Amino acid sequence: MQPKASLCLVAIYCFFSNLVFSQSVTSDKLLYFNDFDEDTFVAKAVVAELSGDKNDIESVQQLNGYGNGQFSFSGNLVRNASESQKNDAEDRITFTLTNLPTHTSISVGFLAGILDSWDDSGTYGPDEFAVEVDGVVVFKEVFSRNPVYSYQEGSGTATTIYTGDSLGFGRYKDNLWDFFTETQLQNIAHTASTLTVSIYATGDGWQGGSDESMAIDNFKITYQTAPTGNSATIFRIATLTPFFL
Ligand SMILES: [Ca+2]
Ligand SMILES: [Ca+2]
Ligand SMILES: [Ca+2]
Repeated sequence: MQPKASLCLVAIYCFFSNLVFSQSVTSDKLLYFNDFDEDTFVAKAVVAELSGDKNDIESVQQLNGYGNGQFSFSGNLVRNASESQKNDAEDRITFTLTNLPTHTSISVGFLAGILDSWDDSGTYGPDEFAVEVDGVVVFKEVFSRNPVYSYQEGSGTATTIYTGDSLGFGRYKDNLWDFFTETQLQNIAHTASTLTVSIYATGDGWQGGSDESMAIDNFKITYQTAPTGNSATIFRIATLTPFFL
């Protein structure tokens, strides 16, 4: 028997599904961000300070616009051209945060300029770029102005943003790096209510000055809390779809 062609509801199709799944609940929250211009973020109740006797807040010059798609060199950056930073902690670019919320690890990211005549491990090297967390070295690798990078040839996971001619500062080549992808700076175990992150150049060949310097822009710290193991259960009880023939 044929159904009438008029607006006649002849069937209701009921699709019944029940979807259940569990997931671990994790978080990655912003603790601090500084672009060395006007946008500084500090998480609620946290106190933050940028220090360093040899810091220079200065124009990004021709680094302007180079970035990773999310962050770009723009406006000002913080640069350190001192020789003393390799031995004197007070001369390093240092971020000190207190009254942190409960957490189990932190992650650090930034854009870095390896500016001018870095010497790899050669006659005038090694020239190294380092990051410390609470006085413990978490990253230290050799960098060079030349197209052969000891760091990248090794275990480095930071991404090259630019390599080529000089973009300002001294007359030598400059190399720009995205350290948001450096795994050695991700999920660093940390639970204390205070945090110190220092960024500096070092190595036996490091001389600093106008032909060897480094700079950072868009410095960011996030914090993580351990998975709670809570289960999230979602029931999609029914989907009711009428249709006409
Ligand atoms: Ca900036
Ligand atoms: Ca240069
Ligand atoms: Ca050197």
